[in-house]
Amino acid sequence: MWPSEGQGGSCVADCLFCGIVKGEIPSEKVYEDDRVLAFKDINPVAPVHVLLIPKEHHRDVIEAADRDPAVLGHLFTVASKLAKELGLSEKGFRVVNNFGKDGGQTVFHLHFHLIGGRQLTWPPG
Ligand code: IU
Repeated sequence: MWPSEGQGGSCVADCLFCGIVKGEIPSEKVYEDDRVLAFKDINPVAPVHVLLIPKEHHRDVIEAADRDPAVLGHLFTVASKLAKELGLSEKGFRVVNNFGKDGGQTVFHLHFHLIGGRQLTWPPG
């Protein structure tokens, strides 16, 4: 098991997003509070592509739901606030969580994608 796939809780060694939380890995932050950090995705798929993460390490949405369900509501509240601030609330946007291999998850620290600024298509690939 990779360290970043380990038990939830405080920051985990070798986890990319824990490194961003700790400031060891640079990121373009757009929002921060005591529980949540939001930063620009390094490989944006739309004009606005922000990742929202809990500062505590949870490998995915199921682990977070088991360990700290309140943080999920907070992440959506912050996503909504950012969507408004970034000018997405009139035309539309998407909040996405990729779970596991088939879901396309590549970083095993829970994150939601906030994507907008262009016409999005459905269904996703
Ligand atoms: P995914 O849902 O786990 O596939 O999303 C991971 C995202 O993390 C993906 O959109 C990457 O572009 C993004 N990312 C990043 O912002 N900075 C990095 O150093 C790495 C990945 I590695």
